[in-house]
Amino acid sequence: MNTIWLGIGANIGDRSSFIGAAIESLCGFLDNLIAAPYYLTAPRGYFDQPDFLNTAVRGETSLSPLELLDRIHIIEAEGGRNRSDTPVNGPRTIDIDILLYEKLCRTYERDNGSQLTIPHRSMHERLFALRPLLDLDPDLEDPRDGIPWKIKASHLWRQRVKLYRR
Ligand code: PH2
Ligand code: MG
Ligand code: MG
Repeated sequence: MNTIWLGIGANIGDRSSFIGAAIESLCGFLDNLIAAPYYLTAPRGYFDQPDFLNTAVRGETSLSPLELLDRIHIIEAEGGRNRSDTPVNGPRTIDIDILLYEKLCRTYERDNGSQLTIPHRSMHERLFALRPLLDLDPDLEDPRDGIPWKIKASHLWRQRVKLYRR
């Protein structure tokens, strides 16, 4: 079994319902799933869009990273996500990103040219990813350099990330 950490975000429609449904679906193939609180976060990358709700989950799986990504894409499609009609970093009903997979550091390339990089390429600069991750595992370290994620997160205090009360 491999421990994995996923980031989840939504910023269209009933955001908390979309996230709840996604977590429910993830329970179907991840063992011992645990979810962090939800956070209301300012959009990053592409600013002219609604605020996001973000959270993170930890679970265990025997799926490989690429098999896991395929399952995630199915859940995103079920959640109404249409990858073809939205800009990169643009609004989405549900986005599930693989943040960490054990201590793996690797980029996978598919025949169609798409890539999967673990750890997630942008997580070190995104408090909306690190804040819920640290709720799950406060002492977790970046497997690339051994630096605790809480140190990296402390540099991102300017980013608007607020606990969301349901
Ligand atoms: N996801 C993005 C781009 N920007 N901003 C916030 N606050 N939360 C996200 O989940 C997010 C984002 C690309 O996936
Ligand atoms: Mg994303
Ligand atoms: Mg994504």
